[in-house]
Amino acid sequence: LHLENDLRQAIAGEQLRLFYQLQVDGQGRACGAEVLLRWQHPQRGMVSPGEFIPLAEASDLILPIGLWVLQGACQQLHAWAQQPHLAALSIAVNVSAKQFRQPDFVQQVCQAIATSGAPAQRLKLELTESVVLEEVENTIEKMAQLRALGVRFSMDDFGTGYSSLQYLKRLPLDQLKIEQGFVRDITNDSNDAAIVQTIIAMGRSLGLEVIAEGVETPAQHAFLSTHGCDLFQGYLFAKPQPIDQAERLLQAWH
Ligand code: G
Ligand code: G
Ligand code: MN
Ligand code: NA
Repeated sequence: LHLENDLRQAIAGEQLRLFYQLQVDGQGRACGAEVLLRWQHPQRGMVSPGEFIPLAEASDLILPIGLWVLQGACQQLHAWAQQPHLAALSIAVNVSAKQFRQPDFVQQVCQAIATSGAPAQRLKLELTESVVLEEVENTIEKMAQLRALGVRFSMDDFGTGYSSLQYLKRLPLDQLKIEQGFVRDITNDSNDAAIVQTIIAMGRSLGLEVIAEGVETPAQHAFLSTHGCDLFQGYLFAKPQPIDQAERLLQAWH
C-alpha cells in the first residue's frame, strides 16, 4: 500500500521515465525501439516495472500511466519524424489489459496521435495473449479501427499463453514477439529450439513479422537468424536506456 501511495505521487511528481530499447533487422540496422517504463523513486532508486506494473494494474493507476506512456511515445515519434536519420523508426508501446479494455481506448490512441502529430504507421502497440483472447470480437474491432489509421500490432510474450491458430489467423496482427524465456535456452534446450522454430515458421506462414526479445548472445542471434526470425531485441544489441543514449545508438546503427 505504501508503494501504491508512492506511485500516485510518482505520476504527479514526474518520477516516471521512458527508456528505449533498440530493435534491429537482419542486416543489423536499427528499425525502432520498444519503450519501457522506469520509476525513479526518490528513496528506493530505480524501481522495475516488474514490481510496479502489477500494482498499477490492480489499482487502476495503470490508466493514467498507460496514457502518459502512449503520449510520450507519440511525442517522440513526432520529434523523430523531423529528423532524416530517425524518421523511419517505429516505437513499440506495451498496452495493459485494463487499458485496452477501456471503452475509449481507440479514442485515446487517436487523440495521442492527433495531438502530437505522430505518424500513426510508426506506432506499434504490443498486446499480450491474455488481452487479445478475452473478448476476441471486441479486440478485433478495436484493432481494426486503429489499423485503419495505420497503427500496427504486435503480440507480446508470444508462446506463453495459448492462442489457438484459429484466433491467430483472425486477429489483425502485424508481428509476433517471441517471449524471451524461449530464447534464453535455444542453443542448449532442444524443446525450446523446436518451439522457437515453430513460432517463426507459423508467423511467416501467416504473413507476420517475427521478432525475438531477450537476445543476449551471438549464438542465440545466429540460431534465430538462420531459422528466419526477422527482427531482434536484447542486451546483445542494447539495454533499455534513456532517450538521448537510445537516439545516439539508433543513429549509429542506421
Ligand atoms: O523493462 P522490464 O523488462 O523491466 O519490464 C518488465 C515488464 O514491465 C515487462 O513485462 C514489460 O512488458 C512491462 N512494461 C514495461 N513498460 C511498460 C508500459 O509502459 N506499460 C505496460 N503496461 N507494461 C510495461
Ligand atoms: O514483457 P516485455 O517484453 O514488454 O518486457 C521486456 C523486458 O525484458 C523488459 O523489462 C526489458 O528490460 C527486458 N529485457 C530486454 N532485453 C533483455 C535481454 O536481453 N535479457 C533479459 N534477461 N531481459 C531483457
Ligand atoms: Mn513488450
Ligand atoms: Na515481451
